[in-house]
Amino acid sequence: MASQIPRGAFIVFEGCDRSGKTTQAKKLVDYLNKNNIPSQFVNFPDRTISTGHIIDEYLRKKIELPDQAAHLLFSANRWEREPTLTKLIEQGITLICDRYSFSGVAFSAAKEGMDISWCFQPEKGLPKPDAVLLFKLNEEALQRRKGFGDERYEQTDFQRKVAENYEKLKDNIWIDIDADKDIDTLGLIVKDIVIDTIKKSQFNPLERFV
Ligand code: FDM
Repeated sequence: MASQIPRGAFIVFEGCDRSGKTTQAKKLVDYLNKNNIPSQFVNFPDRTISTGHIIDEYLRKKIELPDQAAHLLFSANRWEREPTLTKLIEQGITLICDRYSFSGVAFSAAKEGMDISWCFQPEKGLPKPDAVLLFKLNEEALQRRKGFGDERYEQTDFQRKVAENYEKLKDNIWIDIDADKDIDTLGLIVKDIVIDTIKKSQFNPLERFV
């Protein structure tokens, strides 16, 4: 009897800038690979692919775009990578993804006149993660970390609206992470959740956003 190949898990890290999620995602991928759990770090926006070049110019304020066009580009950036991501997951590789559709919706819908359900439409059909870890920092902890850069969206008021939108998107796959901890302590918490998710999802079919 043919045995089923375990698939990789699809795990997304979301949260505000400076919450440490990128550092944790990269550290975790190193740990998993060293422990013979094949995994890869992926991130959105992916500025290295076709749609990502325009997004990079937009984020660095080299070009202006209507909010709707910018939004659809971020979504197209995920669709451009979708075939590769799905293949990797099917091959048994766990993906630790730094930002995904939830950033897409939470950031765009933080803008005046952008409707949250409209923002979600182009995400339908993309792979749905097995878990979303939301890295949270309270205002005081956020102030203690070093300042924002010059990119679009890097202002405290805007980030506050993004945080409110994340709350609206939550369902049973979301897990809040209190990110106000040192790197190693946070790393242990994240590792336990991720290992548990990998075990639970390996024989479940990969879902899609509906
Ligand atoms: N961002 C990210 C969006 O506005 N929409 C998206 O779909 C995604 C994935 O781009 F401010 C925003 C979030 C952030 C900016 O992200 C660049 P990084 O993680 O700083 O590169």
